[in-house]
Amino acid sequence: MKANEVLDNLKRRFPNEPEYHQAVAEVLGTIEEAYNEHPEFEKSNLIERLCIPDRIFSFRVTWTDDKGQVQTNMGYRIQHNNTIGPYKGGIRFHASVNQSILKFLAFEQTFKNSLTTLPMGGGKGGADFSPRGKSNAEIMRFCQAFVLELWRHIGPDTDVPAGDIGVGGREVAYMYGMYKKLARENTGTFTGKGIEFGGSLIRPEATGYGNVYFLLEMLKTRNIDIKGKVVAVSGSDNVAQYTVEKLIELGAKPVTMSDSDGYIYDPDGIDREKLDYIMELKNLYRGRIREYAEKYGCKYVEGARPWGEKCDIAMPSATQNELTGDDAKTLLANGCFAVSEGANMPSTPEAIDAFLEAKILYAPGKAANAGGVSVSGLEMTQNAMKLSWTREEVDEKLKGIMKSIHEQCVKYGTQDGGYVNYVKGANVAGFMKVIKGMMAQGIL
Ligand code: NDP
Ligand code: 2IT
Repeated sequence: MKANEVLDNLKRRFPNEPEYHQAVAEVLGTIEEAYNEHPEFEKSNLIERLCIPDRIFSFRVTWTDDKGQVQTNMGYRIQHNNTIGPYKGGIRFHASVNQSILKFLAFEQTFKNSLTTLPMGGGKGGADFSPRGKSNAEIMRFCQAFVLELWRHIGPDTDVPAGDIGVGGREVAYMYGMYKKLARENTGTFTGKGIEFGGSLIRPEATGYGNVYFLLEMLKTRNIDIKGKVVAVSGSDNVAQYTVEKLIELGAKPVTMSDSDGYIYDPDGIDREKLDYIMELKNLYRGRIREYAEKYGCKYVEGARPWGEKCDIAMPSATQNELTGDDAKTLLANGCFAVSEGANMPSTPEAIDAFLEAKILYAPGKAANAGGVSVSGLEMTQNAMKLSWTREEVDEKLKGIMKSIHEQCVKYGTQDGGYVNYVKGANVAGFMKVIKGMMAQGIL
């Protein structure tokens, strides 16, 4: 089946899954030429086999809130593809979670993990549970109830979950604790664990740091120094915080952060002391970004995203489809010359087209945010060896992996005239590796 037929077929067979269609369309739109060089692939129907997840588990999660009311949510785990290694990918807790969103994330994860050079397949899971306003005890009971169903589908050599939106160190620890009780093994089936019980140094920082390392590689291709560059960041939790931390360390000037209620714009730049405040506000008190504007007397815009503010570089680090075609045009008109995605699929197809047309440096999430899952892979290695590496060792390995992902993008994405299309580069490199592995392993 040809790439466009596969997409039409998926739309017909799995209607009402727009995010899944969007992610598949983006990949299939860029790999056709490379794929067609191997006529033997089509006979094995490899594109369709790679686009449809291996299996999907969905289950009811029942838990009791602090008032004694019994609540239900839907939980899922999508095991997309394990050609290269065990299924690997995060767990998302957010009210918007549904099968379409998790299918898009599991699909993307498969190619991202393939790019990392580590032996990891792709998966994703989550629940339509909103952690917002929940007490610590409610979070713990929910995590335990979720794992009561999930545990039978995962294991150190089959499927290794981690965090994503709404799931950080606290939630991973609660899930891992329950998993150990049920599975009676201590082999590190989750990553993003606490440092005291098998976690890796640098895992919390890895996605944000990795994105900045990738950005540095892109800037190097145009001899641009990051020092003094004005950066618009969205989000204000895990990925966004460590993006801003690394930017500050390198002398750049992050000026925006956001949450689902609105964004702050601080023209003086978010410095170390202000970031410490955000970390305390978000990680300890679980407050709103609006409070930053009240404390530092800067602008806060309710119900909007930061892309209208003038910047050199944009690093969307909150959620999917948070940067539209119009936002992209505004960014370009304001002189933005680089976009590096911390979030998964934050730019809409119209925004991506605008960036590529303008030939700016544009890194899609599956390349730029792969640092998180890479250090998850390194956590699995350390667990298997029953050893742990120092911060410096992990950070060096992370830098090496981001550099290698950049090299793969340049190799497969450089167009006539020299422009590097990182979307094409990442998709072709990620896709071809998985598909060759599938071909070698037979019809399964
Ligand atoms: P967090 O839960 O730590 O932070 C998410 C941030 O995005 C919060 O500031 C949140 O605000 C905001 N946000 C969430 N949903 C929406 C929405 N619908 N509209 C506007 N803002 C929203 O998650 P992470 O930082 O871990 O994840 C951020 C992005 O990075 C996601 O796309 C995730 O898939 C991706 N990612 C994460 C990795 C990781 O290691 N954690 C690795 C690679 C990618 P609020 O608190 O108001 O909801
Ligand atoms: O989207 C992602 O890459 C993640 N949420 C991290 C997955 C992982 O297994 O560390």
